[in-house]
Amino acid sequence: MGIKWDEFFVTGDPLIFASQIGIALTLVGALAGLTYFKKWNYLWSEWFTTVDHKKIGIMYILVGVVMFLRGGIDGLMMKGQTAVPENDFLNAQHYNEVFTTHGVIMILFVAMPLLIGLMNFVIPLQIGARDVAFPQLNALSFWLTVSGAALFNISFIIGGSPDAGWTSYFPLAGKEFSPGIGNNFYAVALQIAGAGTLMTGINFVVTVLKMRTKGMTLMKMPMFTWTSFITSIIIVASFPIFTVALALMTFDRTFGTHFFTISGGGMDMLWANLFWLWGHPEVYIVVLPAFGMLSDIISTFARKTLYGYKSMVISIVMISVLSMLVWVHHFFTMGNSAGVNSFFSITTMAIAIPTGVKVFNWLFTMRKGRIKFTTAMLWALAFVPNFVIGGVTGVMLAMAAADYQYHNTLFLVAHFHYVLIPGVVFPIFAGLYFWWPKMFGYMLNEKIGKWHFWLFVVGFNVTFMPMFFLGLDGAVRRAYTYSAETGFGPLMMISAVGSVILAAGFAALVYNIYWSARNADRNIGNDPWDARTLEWATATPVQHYNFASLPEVTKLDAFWHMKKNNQLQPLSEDEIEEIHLPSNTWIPIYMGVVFGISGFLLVFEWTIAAGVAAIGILAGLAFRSFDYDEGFHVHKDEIFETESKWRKGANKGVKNHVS
Ligand code: HEM
Ligand SMILES: [Cu+2]
Repeated sequence: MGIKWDEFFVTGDPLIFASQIGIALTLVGALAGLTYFKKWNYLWSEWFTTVDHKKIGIMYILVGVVMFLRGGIDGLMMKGQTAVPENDFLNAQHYNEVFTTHGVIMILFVAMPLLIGLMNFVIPLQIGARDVAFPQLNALSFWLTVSGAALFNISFIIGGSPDAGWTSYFPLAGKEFSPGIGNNFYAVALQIAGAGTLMTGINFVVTVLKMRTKGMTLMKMPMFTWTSFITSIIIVASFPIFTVALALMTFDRTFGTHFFTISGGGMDMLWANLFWLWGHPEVYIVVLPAFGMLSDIISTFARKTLYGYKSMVISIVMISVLSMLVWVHHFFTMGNSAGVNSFFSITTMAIAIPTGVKVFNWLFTMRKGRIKFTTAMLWALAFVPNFVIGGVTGVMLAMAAADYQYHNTLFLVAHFHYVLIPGVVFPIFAGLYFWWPKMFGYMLNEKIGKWHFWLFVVGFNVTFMPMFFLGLDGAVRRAYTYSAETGFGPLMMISAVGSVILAAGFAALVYNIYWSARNADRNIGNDPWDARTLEWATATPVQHYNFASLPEVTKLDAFWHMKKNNQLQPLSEDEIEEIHLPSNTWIPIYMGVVFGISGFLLVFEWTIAAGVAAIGILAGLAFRSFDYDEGFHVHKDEIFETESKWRKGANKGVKNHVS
C-alpha cells in the first residue's frame, strides 16, 4: 500500500494553492517572530507544559476561535457558491469537501473546545477548588484535541479532504466509493481528539464529585457546574461508542475488513446507528454546558437567584437520559418499521418538555428582575426567541411521517443551525464577555461588543431564515448548485448576503479582542459584574493557586451571600497555609506530537511506519509511570503578598464602563 508522492500535496486548485502559500508564509513568519522576540522559553514553560486548568482553558478557547475562522470560511464559501444558480466557484467535489470539513470542524473543533475551555477555566473556581482532579490528564486531553484538530485541518493541503459529510455514512465513506485517503483523516483525527474528550469527561465527573469545597452539596452547585457535570457523564457514556465506530471504520478502510460493507457481509446501517448513538448525545454535550452558562449569566444580570433551580436540575438529568434514546430520528426515512419510527418520534418530542421547563425558568428568572443590559446579557436574551425557533422546528422534524418531506432539505440545515448557533455559539459569546475579565484582568469593550452582537444576530437570521422556506420548496442539502428554473435564486442570494453580515459580526469580535487587549482599563476589581458564584471571590486575573484558603459554602449563590453578609474578611497572616500544586510536565505535549505523527502515517496507510511511531506513545506512558515528581509548594509569604495586594483593591464596586 502506498500513496503516490505526486499526490501528497493537493494540487490544481488555485484557491488551495493560495492557501498553501498563505499557510507556509504564516508559519515561517510565526516561527521567525517567536525566535526573534525570544518567546520560545516563555511559551514552553508558561503554556505548553502547563497543567493549570486556567491556562489550559484559555488555550482551548484560542483553538476554538482559530477553528471558528476556518469553519466560518468554509461556511462563507458554500454560501458564495449557492448565491446564484449554476455558479461554478466551487465544483461538486470541492463543495462536498467543504461541507464535510465545515460540519466536523464546527462541532468538534469549535463548539467543543470553546465549551471545554470555559468549563476548564470556570468549574474548578466555581466549586472552590485549586484545580481539576487530574491536572496532567487535563493537559493530555488538550494536546490530543490539538493533535486531532491539526491532523484534520491539514487534509485540505496534504492528501485531500474528507468528503462524505460530517456523518460519513457508509457505503459512501468506504473504500469502494471513497478510494482516496481523505476519509482516513476523518477516522484517525477524530479518534485522537475523541480520546482527549473522553478523558476530559472522566476528569470533570471526578472533579465535580470529589473536589467541591466544604459545604457545597450537589444542590448548592452553580448551574454551569451542574450542566458540565451532566455533560461529562454523557461524554463518558457516548464517546466510547464513537471510538468503536471510528476504529471499525479504520479497519474497513485501511485493513480490508467489512464491518460496514454489505457486499462483504457487513451492514451499512450499523454505522448509521453507531454514529448517531454518539452523535445525538453529542448535540446535548454542546448544548447543556451552554445552558448552564446562560443560567448563571441570566441570574447575575437579572440580579436574582435562578428561578426553579430544582426543576432545572431535574430537566437536565431528564434531557441526559432522553438524549441516549432518540438517535433513530436521524434516519426515519432509511427503512425502519412504523413501530420503531413511532417510538423514536415520541422520545424525541419528549425532550421538548424538560427543554421547555428550562426556557420558562429563564423567563421567570428575568421577570421583575432589574436587568442590566450588558453584552453578555444581550446574548442571553437573544438566545431565547432564536433557540425556540430551532426547538419548534425540531418538533416538526420529530414527526416521522412529516420528516419524509423535510429530510435532507435545507429546512433541516436551517433547523440545526437555529439550535447550534443560538444554543451554543450565542452562549459561548455570552460566556466570553462574562468571564473575560476573570481570565485576563480586563473587560472586552462593551460598545464594540454591541456591534458584534447586532451584526451577528441579524446576519444569522438573514442567513438561515430563508433556508427554512427554501427547504420547504424542495431545495436539498449538500447540493452544490441548482438551476434557475427552481426559483431558489433570490432567497439563496438573501441568505448569502446574511452570511456576510454574520462574518462582519465575527470580525467585530476579533477586533474587540485586539482593541481590548491594547486599550481596556486594567483597574477593574475582582467582581466587576456584581456576580454570584465563587469564581468572582478570587483575584482578577485569578492568582495561580486560585484560593488562598478554600471558601466555605452555606447557600446557593455562595459569593452573593458572602457579600451581602459581609463575610469577605481579609485573610490574616496566620490563616494562610502552604499550598501544594502539581509541577509542569512535557509529557502531554509530547504525547500530542507522537499521536499526531503516528496518526498522520496511519492516514497515509503506511501502517508499519505508523506502528513504529506508536512506540513513541508507549514510551510516553512509560515515562509517566516512572515520573516521581511530587509537585511544589507555594510559600506562605508569597501567598500573603499576593493576597494583600489584590484584596486592597477588592470589591471596588461596579466600575465597568457599563451604564
Ligand atoms: C457561522 C456561520 C455558518 C454558516 C454560514 C454555515 C453554513 C452552512 C452551510 C451552507 C451548510 C451546508 C448546507 C448544505 O447542505 O449544502 C452547513 C452545514 C453544516 N453546518 Fe454550518 N454554518 C455556520 C455555522 C455553523 C456552526 C456554528 C455549526 C456547529 C456548531 C455548524 C454546523 C454545521 C453542520 C454539522 C453541517 C452539516 C454538514 C454536513 O452536511 O455534513 N455550522 N453550514
Ligand atoms: Cu438527534
